[in-house]
Amino acid sequence: MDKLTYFSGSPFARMCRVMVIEWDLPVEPVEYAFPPGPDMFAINPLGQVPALIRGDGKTIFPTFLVLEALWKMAGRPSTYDADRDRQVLMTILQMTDAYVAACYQRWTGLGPVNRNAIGYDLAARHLDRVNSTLNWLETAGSVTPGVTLPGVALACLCLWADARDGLDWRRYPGLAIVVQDLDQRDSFAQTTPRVWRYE
Ligand SMILES: N[C@@H](CCC(=O)N[C@@H](CS)C(=O)NCC(=O)O)C(=O)O
Repeated sequence: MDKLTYFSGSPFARMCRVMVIEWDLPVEPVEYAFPPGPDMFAINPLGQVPALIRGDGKTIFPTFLVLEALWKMAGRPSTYDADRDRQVLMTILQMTDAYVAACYQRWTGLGPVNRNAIGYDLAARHLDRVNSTLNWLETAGSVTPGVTLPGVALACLCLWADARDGLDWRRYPGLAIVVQDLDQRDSFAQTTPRVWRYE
């Protein structure tokens, strides 16, 4: 059976775990400890979860390709159309990268170590990207309610932010409906991250 690597807290892996449950796919989620050890690089050269390890030995990553592989495995449900939805899904994933990078910078205690030759605060710039993207998604109405890949990806980011650091996504009413509806689902209850707080 295919295996899906994950950490309890990973929003990227949660997107995939939710879809495995929603689409009732024959994929076994395998939990790893966080922070990952060097062995994680043997699975994914980026040292990250999620990765989908296929029965034939091929390993799929990053998250975007795992989600599309799961979608194909599910028989290409019409809730995702690669031509129509790819840009939105990919942008949500990149926004999640930016948000995670902003959080990790703080959680690893990183501050200035040299003259700032670019001139902006890197964590603040990442948060600007996140807020600009949330605004773009809300304005375009590009994430619709229901179990869609962009909706699930967005919900995993927003709920991870609630569980970890806070992000004011509720001020976008269209996005809030999507996220709050998905949060009621059993697939989200089964994949809730364990509590962790930065002190
Ligand atoms: N861009 C990557 C992001 C994946 C990612 O950031 N995974 C995190 C967990 S949320 C991780 O494995 N972090 C461990 C590390 O980077 O050392 C993707 O789309 O798969």
